[in-house]
Amino acid sequence: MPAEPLQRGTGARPGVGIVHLGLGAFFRAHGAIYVAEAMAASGGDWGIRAASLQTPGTRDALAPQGYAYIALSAGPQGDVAQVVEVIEDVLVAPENPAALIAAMADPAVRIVSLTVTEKGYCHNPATGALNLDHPDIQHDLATPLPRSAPGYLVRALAARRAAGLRPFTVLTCDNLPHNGAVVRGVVIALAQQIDPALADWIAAEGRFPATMVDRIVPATKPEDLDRVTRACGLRDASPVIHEPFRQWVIEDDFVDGLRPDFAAVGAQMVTDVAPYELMKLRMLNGTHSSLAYLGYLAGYETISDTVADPVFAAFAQRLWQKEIIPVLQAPPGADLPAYADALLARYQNPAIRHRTWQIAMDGSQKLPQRILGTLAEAKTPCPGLCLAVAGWMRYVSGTDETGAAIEVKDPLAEELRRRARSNDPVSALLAMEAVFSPKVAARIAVPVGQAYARLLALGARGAVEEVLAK
Ligand code: CS2
Repeated sequence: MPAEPLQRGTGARPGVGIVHLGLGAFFRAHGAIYVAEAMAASGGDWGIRAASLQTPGTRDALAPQGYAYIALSAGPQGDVAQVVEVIEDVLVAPENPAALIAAMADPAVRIVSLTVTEKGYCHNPATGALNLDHPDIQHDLATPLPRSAPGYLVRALAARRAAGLRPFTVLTCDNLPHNGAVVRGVVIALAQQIDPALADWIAAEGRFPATMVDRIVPATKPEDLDRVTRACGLRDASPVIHEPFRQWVIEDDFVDGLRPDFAAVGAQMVTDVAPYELMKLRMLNGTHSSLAYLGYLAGYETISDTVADPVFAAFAQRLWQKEIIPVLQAPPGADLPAYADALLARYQNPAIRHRTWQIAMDGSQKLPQRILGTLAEAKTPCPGLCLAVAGWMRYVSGTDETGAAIEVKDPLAEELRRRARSNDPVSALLAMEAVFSPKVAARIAVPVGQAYARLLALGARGAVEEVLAK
């Protein structure tokens, strides 16, 4: 029997209170579900008008379903499907930038949330400051119809100010350290270039709470569509697959205190997110990236395949116990060794096929907060993390250990490849100040050089084994 197509129910709809920028799988499997549950628990008009900043694919798939979709929780015990009905509408920014600005300037909208990935903030990853030379920022300075997320935020805040409205809260949900301060900084810096009075108003009235977001959500693969149908009997053109675990820690600082009742559905509302985000970025994302580069080079397709190899599972544990935890301060109530054990179990979940290639993407934007922060603070040698940096250097050369081509996705891919193929790849890459501060570069030059040489001599798996023997 052919499966019935998913269709949004006919129940009452809340009004739109949130515009979300960046309609990827992560937001649909994380923030959107919290918002839906918060409204179910405590009410409120927090329907979501989402915007894709690049392509129409998700809008085109979701529109015939009334923007409903299935989120499949994939755990070792099996799959559990949930229908999510919280997106009211999807805009595709490049088709009509003015319509997105108008949507963000709507008086009913009180929050603009973002999942635009690290590179979407158009900042310098090593310093966090707005990159005024970024082509999208140059474009957004030259015309009032923007391309970048900071450009949309600034133009929409300008429209609200001109209309005598309060600003919206900017709720960033990307894996950046001090993500609230980073987005605040890029928005104010861009506004400063356009209208200094606007910048002053944003600085005084705007709110940019920091958040720590966590849920493993691999990109949906074509075969996932049948998997979802098997789990619930419905046909969804664009489902999302996620692990059961989720966490959201939010700085409770919203314009006029207006927000969904996130605390009712398990989000942690705190005054200081920093220790939570450092724990998550360094312990989860730091080992994710390390396993992604070295696992990919060793021939593993996914994180679960990588840590099914005991050598790599032991490597992750070594990174946590000997290199990362020693320089980390535990957030209130957290037990870092127990957090590490839980991470390993999450990586081992065989129901989640998270490609090493996907995590390896955009390394130039990820390395500073995931790995280099720990290396900057380390008091003892960190051969494992230095090997991970060397693995990234090898990876961005675009050729793997068997001589096969690697499809390197990174905004700096061309420059990375050129430097990685030079006579002295380690020095050439360490000289990139967008990634490595001169201080970190000087600190790690010798051990990363040694790790790189061992990687060439022994291959990724052999070099990992050698680190374990240390
Ligand atoms: C991953 C993250 O793709 C990546 O770089 O490390 O997306 C990771 O799955 C999430 O941060 C988990 O919360």
